[in-house]
Amino acid sequence: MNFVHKALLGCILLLAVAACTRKPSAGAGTLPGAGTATELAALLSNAASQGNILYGHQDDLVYGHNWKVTDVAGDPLERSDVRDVAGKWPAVVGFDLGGIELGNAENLDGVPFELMRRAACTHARRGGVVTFSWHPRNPLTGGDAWDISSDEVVWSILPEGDGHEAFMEWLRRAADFIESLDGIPVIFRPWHENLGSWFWWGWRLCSAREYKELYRMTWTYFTVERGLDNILWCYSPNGPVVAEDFLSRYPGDDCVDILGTDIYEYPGGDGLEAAGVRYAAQIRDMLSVLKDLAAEHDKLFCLSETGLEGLTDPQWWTGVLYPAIKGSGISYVLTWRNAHDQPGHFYAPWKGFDHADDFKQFADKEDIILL
Ligand code: BMA
Repeated sequence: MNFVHKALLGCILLLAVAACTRKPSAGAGTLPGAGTATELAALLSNAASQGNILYGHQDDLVYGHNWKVTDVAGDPLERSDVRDVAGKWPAVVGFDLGGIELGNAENLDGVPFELMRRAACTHARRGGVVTFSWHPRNPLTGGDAWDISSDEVVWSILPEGDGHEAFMEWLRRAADFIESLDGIPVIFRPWHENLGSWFWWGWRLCSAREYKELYRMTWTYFTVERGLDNILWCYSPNGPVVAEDFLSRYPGDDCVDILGTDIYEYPGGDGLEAAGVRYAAQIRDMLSVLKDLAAEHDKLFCLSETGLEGLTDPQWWTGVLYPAIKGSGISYVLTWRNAHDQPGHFYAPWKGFDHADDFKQFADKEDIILL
């Protein structure tokens, strides 16, 4: 892939996403009509078919290592840890809806939803891709998404359960938020990492039938009842898993557009190099499973969440991640957030970080796309 292809893809990014300004600004070029989910799918598919991978970062634009946006209504949203290091914004920005279900003003990580809305729309207007995850509270116990004290939570919110009506109100609030994004196309990946047992919708916390019903109920409410057609639905269990396990809770081709997987590197007691080798093997195995499944089911696929907390490996980007994803066929990879209030909780470099240059080299690869 060369500069021309990169430039071309940049144009497609700009053209394919319709941004939330109904009147496109002159700076963004004249956008030919509303960006739709179909156009977003085409953009992702086009990138993947050329061997390109969009790079994404969670909560970019709203905060980073040691800083956060405070002027919710007026900040120009031009700061980004990724841009500070690589000179470009991430092509994909992720946000989390956790807290929207309660009608809170801020999400679980302190991001005001009004700011999130503005950042999502701004990013789309610049030609970028927006994705949402959701860590909702536990609707039965009142605890957080990680409260796994009861295995009756999913059951309790399905149509036959006592908590169903109240839960539909939670879905309504999440759908209201997505509806308020002025039609920008987004990727939504609810009920993620469901093959592990750390969220109340996880593997040991509900049956496959209950899980699928939860996912389908969510999809049906958003798509059929609310008519939200600006969403690409991503099913993103934790990996690595074999195809049979991946499919065991797959909600169905009609309500999934993208197959994703969340896999992190965890340093063990055997040193960084061993951890990197282990992680890269897991990524390769899982992405090859997804590649086959995506071909069979006619879906896109991606590495929906990944990273090495604290970037303790100085060559993680060029030495571990890049070789593991290069040529894999994924349309995008997203690394997790740079917390503004926890110095060690970051997954992308920032200005002044010791090994930032390794990320810059990664970002400069011809097949890695930033904005
Ligand atoms: C986790 C951590 C938490 C955060 C949650 C939702 O992986 O980053 O600190 O609250 O994601 O964003």
